[in-house]
Amino acid sequence: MKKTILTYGTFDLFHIGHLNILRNLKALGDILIVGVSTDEFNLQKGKKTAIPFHERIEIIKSIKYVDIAIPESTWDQKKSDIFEYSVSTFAIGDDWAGKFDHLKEYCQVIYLPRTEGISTTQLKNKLKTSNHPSLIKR
Ligand code: C2G
Repeated sequence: MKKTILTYGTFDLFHIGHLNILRNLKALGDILIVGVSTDEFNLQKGKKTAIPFHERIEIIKSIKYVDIAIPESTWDQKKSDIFEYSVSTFAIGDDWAGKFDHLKEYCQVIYLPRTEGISTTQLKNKLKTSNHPSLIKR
């Protein structure tokens, strides 16, 4: 029986922290399914994305560790996704540690270490404060 792993994320301004966790998630099983947060759902998460959903999900689909990418449009779809895709393990970065323990009723739940020193917010701030000629407003 193939082991299916499920995770979710915004994956805005895709960076090495995102790639590292996708590699680590795939190493947990055979099939990796990634729910990519829609722009509308991100507003509910209090996030304004730089890159639109259709581009973020196309990037995720192109990553060799990812087998299936689906839209994440609500907090509550996780349970139905777990059953729809016969998920063995839900896993996500440990910035969410404990937040999804209720899913242990349906599948294994694992929190993986994040990559230190990088985040989408940090990248956005770096771009804002950079004095690189290409970024200086004309
Ligand atoms: N991540 C990481 N290291 C970083 C940054 C992010 O391991 N330096 C991981 C996060 O822990 C998460 C994934 O990359 O597992 C995607 O991160 P975000 O795009 O910030 O996703 P988030 O907004 O946390 O969405 O319903 C769950 C939410 O949709 C999760």
